[in-house]
Amino acid sequence: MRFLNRLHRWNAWIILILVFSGLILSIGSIRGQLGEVRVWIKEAHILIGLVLVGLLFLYLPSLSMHLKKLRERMSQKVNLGIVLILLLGWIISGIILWQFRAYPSEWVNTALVIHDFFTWVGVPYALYHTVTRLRWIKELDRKSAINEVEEQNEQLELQYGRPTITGRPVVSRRRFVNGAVGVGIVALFLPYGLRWFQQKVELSPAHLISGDTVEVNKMLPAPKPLPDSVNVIGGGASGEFRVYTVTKIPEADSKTWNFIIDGHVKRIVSWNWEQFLKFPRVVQVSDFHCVTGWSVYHNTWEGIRLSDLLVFVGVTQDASMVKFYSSDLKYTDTLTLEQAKAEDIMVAVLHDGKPIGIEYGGPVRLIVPKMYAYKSVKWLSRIEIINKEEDGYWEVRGYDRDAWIEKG
Ligand SMILES: Nc1nc2c(c(=O)[nH]1)N[C@H]1C(S)=C(S)[C@@H](COP(=O)(O)O)O[C@H]1N2
Ligand SMILES: [Mo]
Repeated sequence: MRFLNRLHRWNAWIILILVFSGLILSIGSIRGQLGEVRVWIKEAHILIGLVLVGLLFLYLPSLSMHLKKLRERMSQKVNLGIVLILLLGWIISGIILWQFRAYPSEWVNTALVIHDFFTWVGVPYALYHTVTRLRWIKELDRKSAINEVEEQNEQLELQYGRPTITGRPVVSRRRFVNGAVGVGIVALFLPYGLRWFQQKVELSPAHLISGDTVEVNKMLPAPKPLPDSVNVIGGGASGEFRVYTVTKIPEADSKTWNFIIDGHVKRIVSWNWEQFLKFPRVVQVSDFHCVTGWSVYHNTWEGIRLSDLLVFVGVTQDASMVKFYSSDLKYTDTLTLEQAKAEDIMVAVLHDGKPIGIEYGGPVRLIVPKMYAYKSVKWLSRIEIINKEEDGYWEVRGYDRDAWIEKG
């Protein structure tokens, strides 16, 4: 019994740490402040999750005893059921998220929604469980002598059934307080939970432009979409972009906006917005995958082919890499010249026929469909052709240099 209690306490702490680290990881707006610490937290989160799985196995030997004890206690049975469902959901979705490369992106996407959703349900429940249990444990500690007698009574109960003594004031008061705690917690979390759920469930279309939460990109003149963009040949994106940035979202103004291609090139480019819009564009449909698990499917992007720009500027012999700069002056990424020649890499200006919203990297963002989205630099303002190896923002902070999405 002692052992189980201690195990239980350990698990409670571990779940608390997991919830806390998970919440930190899920806040998009503090990615910049966290930097590489974010990657450490993620690795720790996974490791601690695996430790939890290990600890749960320690319950197995005493499980049948446990279940026997619970046979006649409805509320505890319900509790055990909820806890088991929560743990299973977290663990299975967590494993899929951890091994995201091994699973189809639809699975990973669903796993992320489940992982998040269980947190929204699990945190209030764990809070309720802890508050009511702590009171319960305190009571037990205080009356440890009585406790022993109660344990004997429990044994008797198991043998002869529950005595029909009613109207014990301690129990009814405890019930009342538990109920009040429960109602309070639900009232606190329900509005957030519902809003979150509503956002996730409205899977399509990807609200990248319209809607009151999204700041429209006001560059003038607005780019004139090609027919394939107007017709949204991809049929309209589905999924939800999570807005990521490591700085304040940079503003864009058509009067001062400027696009540069320099470095190891034969012809340097420095275009204002109107000049940029004159370069021929193409339309392409592709999926968008973030390493944290979410995806947005069949996006119709319109933009300039990177390979066309490379031909236009004329890369010199000694060049080896292409470096992309965000106008936030902090986020950069690189591709080898070889990778950069891929037909589908795009300097995009339109998504599903509309200008890309500011939050989503507008007016111009890079799109590298065959790689994870940390390669797709938002607020792209400069491309430099360099002749040495360099890592991107997240690669420096622990992300894999190999960003290829293996499909299969
Ligand atoms: N400038 C800039 N570009 C960026 C990022 C960023 O933080 N800053 N995040 C990258 C990552 S990790 C992803 S998943 C996508 C997210 O794009 P979204 O914010 O439009 O959903 O942008 C990529 N490009
Ligand atoms: Mo990402």
